[in-house]
Amino acid sequence: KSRQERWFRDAKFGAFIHFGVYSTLEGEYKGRGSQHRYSEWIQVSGKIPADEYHQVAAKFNPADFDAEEWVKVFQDCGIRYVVITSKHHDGFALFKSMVSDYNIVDYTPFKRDIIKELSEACHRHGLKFGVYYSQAQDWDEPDAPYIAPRLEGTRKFIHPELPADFKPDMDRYIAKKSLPQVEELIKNYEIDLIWFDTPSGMNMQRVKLFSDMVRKHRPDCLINSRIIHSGKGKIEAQYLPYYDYVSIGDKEVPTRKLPLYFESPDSVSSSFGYKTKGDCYYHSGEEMLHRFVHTVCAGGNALINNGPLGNGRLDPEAVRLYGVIGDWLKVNG
Ligand code: FUL
Repeated sequence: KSRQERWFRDAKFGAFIHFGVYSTLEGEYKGRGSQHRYSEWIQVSGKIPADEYHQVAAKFNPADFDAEEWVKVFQDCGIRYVVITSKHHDGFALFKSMVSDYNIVDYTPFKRDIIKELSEACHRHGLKFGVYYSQAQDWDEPDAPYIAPRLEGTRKFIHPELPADFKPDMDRYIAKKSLPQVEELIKNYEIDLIWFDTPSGMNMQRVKLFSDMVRKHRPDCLINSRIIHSGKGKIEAQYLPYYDYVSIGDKEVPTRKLPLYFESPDSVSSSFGYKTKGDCYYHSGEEMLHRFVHTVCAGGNALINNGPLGNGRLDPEAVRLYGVIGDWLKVNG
């Protein structure tokens, strides 16, 4: 087995982190959007036009963010790798980008590069570091695809200025933003894993653009199978090592034969981004422990999400729940 497959196989416990402009809204905007399960979807669920969301972004100031502190908490709980949203569907980047100034360094009073600080802290302490990157959906870019047909109407709420006959061109978006930003990430940071998501519009030709780019700069970097909808191409065979995304945390019984390497992306609560408004709840410690053991005993990694607060501090309830698993691991791990 190659080095990177080995670390992934042995990792067992990862911290997923959904953090961005949406963290400050906590699941509601001007009384709208809280019915949606995920707070990171607020731009769509709250129908926030790009102009207005930009104003929220321009005030994003997670002044209490401390990468060392985050890593210390994770490590104390037995976490061995971290995957953070470098750009979620809202299009806002948590890293310095020359491709688009819609990023934390150029657009906010905070001005610090979260991906840089966190990747360095992870590597200093021996944790593997991965980034989530929304390669297909980007609500800030009119050319990027929406999940069809449910969300197709959203584009005109977010970009009311678009002419009625506007024809989105996904390849134009990929060439202009998505692919060059992936290149920035992979060249400028030490990245062990890249987590693509919601692959609307992805086909094998587009997949290859991304995987070739990642491989060119970092042949060792793992790429998850959510780069494309499963069944659309023989990705495992062609582009190993991908690893598979399997959600068994809340389904109890895997719905199909499990691949050799898989990961179950889960969350401590009903949302990924921090949420206090509307319908939301945390799982119990017992439930989290059950999900963790279930996934790991099936041979997979539990990538369990926490949503930090808009001020940059970890969510205390997420820390407590990680601690329940951490305490169990100290005795049984
Ligand atoms: C989903 C995304 O749409 C959610 O916001 C979240 O990032 C989850 C892990 O994947 O498909």
